[in-house]
Amino acid sequence: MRRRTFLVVGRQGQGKSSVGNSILQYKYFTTKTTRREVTESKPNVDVAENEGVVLVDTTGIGDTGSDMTGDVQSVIASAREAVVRCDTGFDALLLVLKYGVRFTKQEKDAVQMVKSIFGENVFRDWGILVFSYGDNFDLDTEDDEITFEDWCREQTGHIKTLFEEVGYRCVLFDNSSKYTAKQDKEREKLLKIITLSQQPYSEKDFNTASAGREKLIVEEKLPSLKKETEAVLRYTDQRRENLLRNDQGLGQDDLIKQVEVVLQQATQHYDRLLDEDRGTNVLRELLNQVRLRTIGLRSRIDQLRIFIPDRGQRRNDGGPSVAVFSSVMGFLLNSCKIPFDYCLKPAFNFIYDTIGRCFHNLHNAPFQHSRLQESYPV
Ligand SMILES: Nc1nc2c(ncn2[C@@H]2O[C@H](COP(=O)(O)OP(=O)(O)OP(=O)(O)O)[C@@H](O)[C@H]2O)c(=O)[nH]1
Ligand SMILES: [Mg+2]
Repeated sequence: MRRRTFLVVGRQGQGKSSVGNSILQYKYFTTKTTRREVTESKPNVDVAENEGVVLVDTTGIGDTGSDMTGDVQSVIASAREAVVRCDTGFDALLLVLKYGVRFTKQEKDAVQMVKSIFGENVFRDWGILVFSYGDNFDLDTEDDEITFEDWCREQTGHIKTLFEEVGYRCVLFDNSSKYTAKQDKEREKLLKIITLSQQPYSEKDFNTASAGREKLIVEEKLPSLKKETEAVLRYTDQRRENLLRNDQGLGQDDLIKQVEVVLQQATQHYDRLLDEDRGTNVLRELLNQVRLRTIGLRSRIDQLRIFIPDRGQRRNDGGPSVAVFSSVMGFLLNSCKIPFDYCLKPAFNFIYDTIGRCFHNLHNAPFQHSRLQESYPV
């Protein structure tokens, strides 16, 4: 008979190792009660086999509240190690949940984390829900006729969604006592589910799911990058305001240099965010905010350049008349802070474009569409 491999995941202390031992029918994995000291180290991934059944026990995978939080990279490394150690892949992913514990946001986050790491379809195609603390279930239902299967079907909310996702493939283990007939029954049930199962989850499936892991890594950094970006934006806006007021009475050349420094800093931050985003789009909102600032700064530099006399450089973007017209309009809007609502903007742009086309005809220069939108303070 083909060996069957189970990968066990779940939040800390849910009974993963105990379930592993019950399925193996011997005590191989160290459980919390058998661990001598709290500090005693446990491997991230541990593998044991008995009678053609291979158990791969993990720690920290799918645990948003464990010590590993804040280090998504090592959680992912553990998951990779687990998949590699599954040899021929795993036939089922066992998500261990403690019976009697409410399915809270933490549990929901843990499920999402497992999906992000192994792929969005991992529960649909390979998932089995394993409830530990079956002894508590027996106590709770002592006076009822209700079976475990009935109880599963009665559940509502997020856990119902999860039950539906795994097609109600679920088992219940009472790990409190050694190798009982009940455990045998659940073990048989588990093995039967596997027989019906499809191709094992392989390293190839893990590699296909890499986008979800990338996203997880960027999402972990999001709060600190958000803070950093807010600081950059605050600084940019403040510098821009100061330079617009020009309290120091700087000459145009110096003003341009100063605005260029601010622009360079904002651009550097933009490039960094782009690097950090790794094409996941998680930082899209932050990138947009910084991009708008750089557009505003570039437009400001353009206006200042146009006002410098005797530069000896004739602009080729529509002739000086168009350039001056553009900068005066932009300057008026920027410095007078005219409320530029959605009704006025199209009207201004229309007038600008119409006059611009006239200049274009006069100077035979390439026509540029209204840049008012860019010069409006952002
Ligand atoms: N009564 C009862 N206790 C259980 C059951 N399953 C697990 N436990 C207890 O729950 C505690 C945690 O079990 P473990 O198997 O170590 O849980 P784990 O998920 O492997 O924990 P970590 O590896 O630390 O994440 C231990 O004290 C177990 O004895 C069960 O079915 N019934
Ligand atoms: Mg354990």
